[in-house]
Amino acid sequence: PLTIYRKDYTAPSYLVDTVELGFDLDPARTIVANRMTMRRNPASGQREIELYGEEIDLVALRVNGKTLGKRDYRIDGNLLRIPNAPEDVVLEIETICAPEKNTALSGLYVSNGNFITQCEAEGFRRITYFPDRPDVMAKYTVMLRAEKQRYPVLLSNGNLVEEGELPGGRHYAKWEDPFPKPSYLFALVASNLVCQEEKFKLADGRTALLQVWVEEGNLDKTDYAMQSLKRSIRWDEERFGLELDLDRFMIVATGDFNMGAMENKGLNIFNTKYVLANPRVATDLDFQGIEAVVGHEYFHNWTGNRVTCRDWFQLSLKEGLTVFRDQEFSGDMVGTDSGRAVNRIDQVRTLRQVQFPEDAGPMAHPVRPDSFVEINNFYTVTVYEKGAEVVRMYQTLLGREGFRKGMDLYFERHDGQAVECDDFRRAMADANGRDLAQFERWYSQAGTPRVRAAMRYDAAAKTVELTLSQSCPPTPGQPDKLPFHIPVAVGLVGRDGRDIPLVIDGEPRGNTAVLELTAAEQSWRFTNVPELPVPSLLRDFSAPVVLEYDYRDEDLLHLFSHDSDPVNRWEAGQRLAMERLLKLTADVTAGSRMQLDDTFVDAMRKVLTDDALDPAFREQALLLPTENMIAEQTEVVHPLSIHMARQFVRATIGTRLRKELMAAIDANQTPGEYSPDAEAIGKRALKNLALSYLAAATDDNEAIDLAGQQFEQADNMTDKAAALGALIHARAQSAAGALQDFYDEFQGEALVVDKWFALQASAPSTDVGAVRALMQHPAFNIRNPNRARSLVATFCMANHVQFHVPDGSGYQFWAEQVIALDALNPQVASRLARAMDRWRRYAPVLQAHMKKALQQVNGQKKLSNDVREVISKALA
Ligand code: B3K
Ligand code: ZN
Repeated sequence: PLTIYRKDYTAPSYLVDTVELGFDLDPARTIVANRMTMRRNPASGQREIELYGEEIDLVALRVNGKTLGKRDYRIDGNLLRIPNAPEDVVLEIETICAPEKNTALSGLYVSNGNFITQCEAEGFRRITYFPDRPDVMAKYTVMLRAEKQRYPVLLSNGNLVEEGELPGGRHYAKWEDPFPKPSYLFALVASNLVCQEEKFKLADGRTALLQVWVEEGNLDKTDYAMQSLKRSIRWDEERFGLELDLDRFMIVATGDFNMGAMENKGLNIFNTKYVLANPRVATDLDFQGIEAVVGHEYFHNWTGNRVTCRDWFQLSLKEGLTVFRDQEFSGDMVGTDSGRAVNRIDQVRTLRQVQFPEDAGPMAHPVRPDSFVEINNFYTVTVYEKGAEVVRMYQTLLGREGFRKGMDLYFERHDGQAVECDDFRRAMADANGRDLAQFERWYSQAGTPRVRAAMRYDAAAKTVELTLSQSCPPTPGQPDKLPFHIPVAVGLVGRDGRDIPLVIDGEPRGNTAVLELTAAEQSWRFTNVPELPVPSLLRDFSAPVVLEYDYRDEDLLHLFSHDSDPVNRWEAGQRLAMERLLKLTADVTAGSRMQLDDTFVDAMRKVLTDDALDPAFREQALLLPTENMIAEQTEVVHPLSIHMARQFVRATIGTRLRKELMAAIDANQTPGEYSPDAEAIGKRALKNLALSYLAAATDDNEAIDLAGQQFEQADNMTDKAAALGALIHARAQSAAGALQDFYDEFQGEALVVDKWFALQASAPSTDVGAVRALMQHPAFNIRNPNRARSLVATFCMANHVQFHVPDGSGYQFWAEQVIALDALNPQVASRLARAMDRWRRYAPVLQAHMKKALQQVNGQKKLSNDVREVISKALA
């Protein structure tokens, strides 16, 4: 497969001003007529028109009214070239595609009988020949024709300008999008869906029509998405002064979708998972996901659509920024400082759990990659979540107002353009008169930087000298790194637990100072420090780095009880827990007896019973680092040892804090009507964590009964699924019956059936044989991405104990599934392929089996570029 390099970018040879698309929709044979007005791009100097096409049949090709013969153009794989084209061209193309055969779910496909599209990144070329690259922006007019009875609803981007009847039971609708857009933002839907709709008043007085389209039986699950959409519109007006630029904004939910959702102009298409919710079927996490994703896709309308990417290497320009925006939105919706901190903790957890491993593995890449084989492999946590951290650092360095000034300048300069990450950085720098040249390294260098801190207290002079040094491990293709520009927010915590006011170089800096580490090593001198403080470093996780400092247990306990920065308060607890988990893991591997010290248990007790703290925060503080995070900290990974160590700590907490956990369950009930507000969510989270710890204590029948009762009586999915999970993980006798009841009750709800599969797939009691048996269940369907992920990917990525059984049968299963999925849907297969990313870190016996499985996949003659890239990088 071909590697594409960022440095090879060249401007498009022709620009497209207008596109008129005509669709005669038929699942087996859809005819697409495409009429484009094009002109030579003065910036290119090329005279050859370059069009991409994939899996489509060319029927006719006309330039300025004249049909081209076979010698007038060349087709080279996916590239169609028309040499020596005139300066101005009307290009007409007719092609045929087969949506019902499209199992890759890229381009135009059929989902439960409805026509749906997905064009990002390169799906539009599966609909028609086109210069399918984001820097070609055109105005679209779209004519849809289809059988009226089967497809009463015909949607595309922009505004509906005409509709009517056609002979033979067909009808049509014509849509016009007034804004020029890249082809990846094109969308159409032809369906029998129904909608919840509402008129909504915008800040400038205009009214917009908002619609959420779903299958008829799901109209009872659209409220939260609609509310989230309205809140998103309001928030972007208030926080960034950005308004909805269309009269109509539509969200369409589909059950067959490769990822979460897609920001097509005016016609967002969503995975049902991020639209449908009511208390009976959706968990708190689902509600939160809906708010975040609805916000995310809506915010793309400015960050992504109005200003888009020059090329796909710049993906983080829109994704990092838009994730940052949706994170800020969610934080503002919670409102309280403590709620915001809980959100922030979740973000840190995701980074450590998924992004740090990616950045340390064979697929490591900079936020702005330099090369790729398949762009779909680069919709990663690095581009998205680390990208959001990079954007957040501008705000940390420039302040909220400075950041807003940068945003304003960015839109002033680039509205309607396709630009680069550098343009965003320049807008931030110029709007604030700051030099952000070194900051560029966050975009170009991969890997997670390490920041090492050392503190020296001079009691006589009452000064603290804080020295920070940085380094970054090598990553593929980047052996050496230059220093980053790292904002390190620090505080000094006194013996009474209060912040010591900071004075640096005679200058008062409040209780938290943002130090800018730009060199390999730098020192700061704090004066007027009356006593030896405990440093609170990297407050609010001010940079995506690993912070190393030799904390003593008593320092951490002090921070865990007192730090005014809630994120670092949590962090202190995580450090305490991680130390013990690593030690216990080593004990298991060595066959030594496990033991948990009172100090740790007491610290957990203290936070559990501290009523001054929000339940949501207490839950975060009690939650242990995940098996993944522990694995990242161990030299040689023994998954079973890690699991047993972590289970031991959970069970020990369950036993030793039994009384307090029971009390927490009582105190955190949420009677009355279910509400997904932050306070209620926090209570349920703490209660259900308490339940799971109690159930983990092997001899606790009362806890099992409690879980059983909660399962029976719960009136919401959060509590019901949590109780079921507790029963399954405790291997309770009642688990099988509960699973059956659960299935019987919810078999008509696809998203709940996904949960049913996922709960089983992730349970340590489910071995590979059981997963194979579940694949035979009538509800399993490998062609549906949500379903395939819920069973197969969950097993391979979240059931460490069973996936990594020493005989290698888990890896064998993985290889089979990657190969089978790849023939249907390369994007889904490729995600699953990444379950092996960290294979070189496992114990030798496991490594050998993993290598064999990787080689087995690699040995396949027919593999997609998607999977080929992931596997060959893993083996490299
Ligand atoms: N932009 C889309 C992702 C498209 C993925 C293509 N493989 C969703 C989002 O980030 O909002
Ligand atoms: Zn996005």
